[in-house]
Amino acid sequence: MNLASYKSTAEFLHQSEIKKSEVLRITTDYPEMTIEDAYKVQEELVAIKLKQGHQIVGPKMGLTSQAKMRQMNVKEPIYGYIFDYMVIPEGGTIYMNDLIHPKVEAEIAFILGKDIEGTAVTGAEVLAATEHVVPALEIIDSRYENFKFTLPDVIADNASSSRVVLGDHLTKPELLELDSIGVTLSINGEIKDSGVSASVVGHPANSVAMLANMLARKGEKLQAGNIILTGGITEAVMLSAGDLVSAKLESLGEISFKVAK
Ligand code: 0L1
Ligand code: MG
Repeated sequence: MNLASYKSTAEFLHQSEIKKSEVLRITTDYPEMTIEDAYKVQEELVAIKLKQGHQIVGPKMGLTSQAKMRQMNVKEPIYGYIFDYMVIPEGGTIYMNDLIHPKVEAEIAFILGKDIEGTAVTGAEVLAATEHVVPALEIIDSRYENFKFTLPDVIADNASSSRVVLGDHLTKPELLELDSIGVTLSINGEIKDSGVSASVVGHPANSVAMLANMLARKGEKLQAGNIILTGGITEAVMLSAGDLVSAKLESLGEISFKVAK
């Protein structure tokens, strides 16, 4: 691939999101696409959104559970970016008409008080730089037909980023055992899945450390004020109009949102 194909592929994925219309995975046209190519497409997609006036809230980590990594046959999680237009207030509403085939997963978000930079950042350094943690519900919405993709496809597609509901109850990380937070995800009062925060690469702070190390490879750093989604603690569950979605995260609180047509 070359710069022109990075740009045209990014525009193709951007149009899919705007038109809320699923597309065939891009590796059908570019079977030789590498992980490096995929992040170049993602960079172009991010540039399109910035040019349109959207602001980055922070990067996110995806494929952080052993189950998802096994399923995609990868050793390392992936990252994408959350933008301001994706953020829904706690208790708010998402609209099926704005999306393609959304799923929801429960996560912990880190709010950084200091920049984090380096190629060998540790979880302990991340915790020292974190101002607060909050519960989050991430709504992923792959632009690909039937959520079917290869690793380069999903990286290029900004790691399926679509919407995020952030809890409004802030907690200092030092007050918690962040690797043993029990989580349940419910829809219309019925528990759909449950998990423990250690499923996020052993500890959600490790996820942020891995992210810092991945960004450092391209000369970037995490910045004070970034809100970082660390990865799904529960499975991603399909959403339908009329759903009331809620998650309980031990010691962190509850969070919910509604799904309308
Ligand atoms: O946030 C995530 O873990 C999603 C990563 C992309 C994989 C998917 O869309 O299921
Ligand atoms: Mg996620």
